[in-house]
Amino acid sequence: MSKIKTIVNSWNEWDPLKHVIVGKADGTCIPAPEPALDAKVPEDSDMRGQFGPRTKDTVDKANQLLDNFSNILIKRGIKVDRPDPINFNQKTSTPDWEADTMFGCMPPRDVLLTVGNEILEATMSYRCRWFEYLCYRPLLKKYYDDDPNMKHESAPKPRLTDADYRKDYLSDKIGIQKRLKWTEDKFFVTTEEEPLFDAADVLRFGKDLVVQHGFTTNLKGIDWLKRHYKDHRVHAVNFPGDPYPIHIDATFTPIKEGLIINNPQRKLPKEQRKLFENNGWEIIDSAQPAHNEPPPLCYSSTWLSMNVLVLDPKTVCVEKSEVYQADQLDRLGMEVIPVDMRDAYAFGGGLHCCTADVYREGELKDYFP
Ligand code: DAV
Repeated sequence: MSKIKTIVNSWNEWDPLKHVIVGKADGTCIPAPEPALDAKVPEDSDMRGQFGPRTKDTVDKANQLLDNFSNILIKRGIKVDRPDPINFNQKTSTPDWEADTMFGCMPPRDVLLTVGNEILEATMSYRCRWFEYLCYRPLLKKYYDDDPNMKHESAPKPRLTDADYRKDYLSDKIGIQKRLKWTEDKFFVTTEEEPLFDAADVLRFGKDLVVQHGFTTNLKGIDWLKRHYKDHRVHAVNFPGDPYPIHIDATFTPIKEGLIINNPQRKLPKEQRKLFENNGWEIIDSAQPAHNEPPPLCYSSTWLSMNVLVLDPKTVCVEKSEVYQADQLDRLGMEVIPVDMRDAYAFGGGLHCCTADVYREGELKDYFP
């Protein structure tokens, strides 16, 4: 009798990593203007108004960094898979909308959510990212074929009509004060027309899934996750203080059982801290980023400093230039592996963004009984 091989298994963000997907920069485009994306592009960004393929030099450099990161992981005994980029520089459409270009496949974390033996494709909320899952289908097909227990799920594709987006966000002169007030009031760019979520708004703590309500994930998306993950407890969180709230992974980062670093400008509200603190978990302020500005043509903030990849409860990959974050994690007793990635940030994020879990050792646990 041949033994069934489990390929997909991951219940949290810190158990020993054995198999991971690392993104690619090939063909990444600056997407054409569309409602949800415009709300996220910083008001003073040079990306406003321009779109199309990124230059070959920057793509080559980003790919070199992603290849190098993959090799670091492989040398540590971790299996690494890579997506199949499609031609992102083409028009896409559905009966409801058209988009001039797509985006890319550098950040698999945004699209794929692994919980136990299941990989779920998120709905996404940008039209330019609607077809991004296609880049991961060859890998998902292989996992599905080779592991009879693997579950491949796809959340309902959203229609993404104009009804999904608040017109208030269509101006490029909103100003930070108003943005902060809006996000504090949970008045985000996405409406409650239909369920929307990005996978990178979800953190996995065994039995509990913690989901950021913000630009890319709405309450209906969180409710959909609740109905989908019947054996889990799903908690909505939000972080006032972030004028562009997309994705939880530069804001709230579990390092190991019992320890979370939280962006000091985007603190988890007192009420929402109870789940962790009542169970003896520590939430500490993360260190400051080493940079005052993100690199050119980058969507993310300088807080990608916190976008670390935990390899096991004693080992963490930190971007090489983020010396303060590295020092803090070192003082917390972690072995820190410096990884050069800053010149790839503009392609979709940092070390956590550019990866997606396939297999971490360990079982489903209840950390907040
Ligand atoms: O702080 O700009 C970036 C998250 C990318 N996945 C930020 C959030």
